[in-house]
Amino acid sequence: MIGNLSGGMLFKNTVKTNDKKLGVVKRCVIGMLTFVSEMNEQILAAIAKAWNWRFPQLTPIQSGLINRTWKVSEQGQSWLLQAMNTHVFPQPDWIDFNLQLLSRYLTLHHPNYLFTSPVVSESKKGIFEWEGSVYRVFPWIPGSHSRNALDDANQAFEAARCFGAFTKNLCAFPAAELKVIIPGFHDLSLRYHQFELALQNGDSHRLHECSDAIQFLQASYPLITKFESYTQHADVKKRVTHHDTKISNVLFNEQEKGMCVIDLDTVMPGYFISDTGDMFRTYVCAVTEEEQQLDLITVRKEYTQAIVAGYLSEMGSELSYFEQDHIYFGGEVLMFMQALRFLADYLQMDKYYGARYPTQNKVRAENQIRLLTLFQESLR
Ligand code: GN1
Ligand code: MG
Repeated sequence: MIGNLSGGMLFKNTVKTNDKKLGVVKRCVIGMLTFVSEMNEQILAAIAKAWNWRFPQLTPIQSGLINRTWKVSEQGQSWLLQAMNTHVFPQPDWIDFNLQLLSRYLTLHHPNYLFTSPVVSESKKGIFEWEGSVYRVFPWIPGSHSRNALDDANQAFEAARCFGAFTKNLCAFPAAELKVIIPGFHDLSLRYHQFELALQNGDSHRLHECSDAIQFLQASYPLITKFESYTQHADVKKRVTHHDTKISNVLFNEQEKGMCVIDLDTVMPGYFISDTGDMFRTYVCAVTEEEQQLDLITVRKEYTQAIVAGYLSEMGSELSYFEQDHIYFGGEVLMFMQALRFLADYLQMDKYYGARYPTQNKVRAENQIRLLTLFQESLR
């Protein structure tokens, strides 16, 4: 069964709710925000009409907190329905534009490639807007499952192979035609700038509390300089990249072979190090970015190697030597970037990620700093 199709595990912002419209039965309140997994009958009737379902049965899927997700079943057929978080993604029609464009290209040029594009509604659109909310439907992939953690390095190889195949199949596609869904999303210089703003306008108590982490991040500034020279290098290309390569965004079959990548909201033109880097960040350590006991953080070299082997098995012939030489640098960039983002959010009172306990974003930043330190040591 497919799980976690939206892949979001953290709050980015408020999840849109409207008590009048939602016949809410089940709510869970985490941090300052409310997540609703039930849907009222009027909305369901409108959605069913849009996709021509007669008696749809809905089962909520535990799918993170950005988009709400349900499995829809009717007469032996299944789909995946999502209500999009329009605070995080204010232009869902742009995402739809991108996915339709990619789908048409892949159908024409790589007809055997499994691409999970939205099912178009009766009005031939990939999204359906109803009373200020936006819905979309994906096909249900039979025989697939997703996972939230890796059990062995082969899963890292498979996931990296799938993300590599995604970009490889789109190498001849003109990436600049895609809409930029979140401008500067993985721009390390911009993220550092946002961190500096948080140093200027952040909460004074929190600034004081974080002086060690702040010092570490400031001392890591040479990574920004290296990032800028990397992106300006003549042998570095922008390609179609996924930008959220965590393990729950890969569907596996029963033999644990990777089938396809999902959660395509942040697909945009980008650098390949975004994808390999986020895999290093999220696969090499046995514990997650939520781990508070920092001495449990380790770098598992067999996972690092499996990511490289899996990704290059698809992308090896596409990447320049210069790009290949920077594959591990991507890990440093993504770990550093995530530490900057978590700490900036902590200093600005958790407005973006939210927090289930007061110091959560500080802990997450410290976790990423520890991971970065160990990762850098493992490269020496
Ligand atoms: C967010 O929600 P999720 O887990 O898919 C974030 C990523 C971060 C990640 C950190 C749109 O992704 O960039 O790496 O949290 N996505 C957005 O857990 O901000
Ligand atoms: Mg995501």
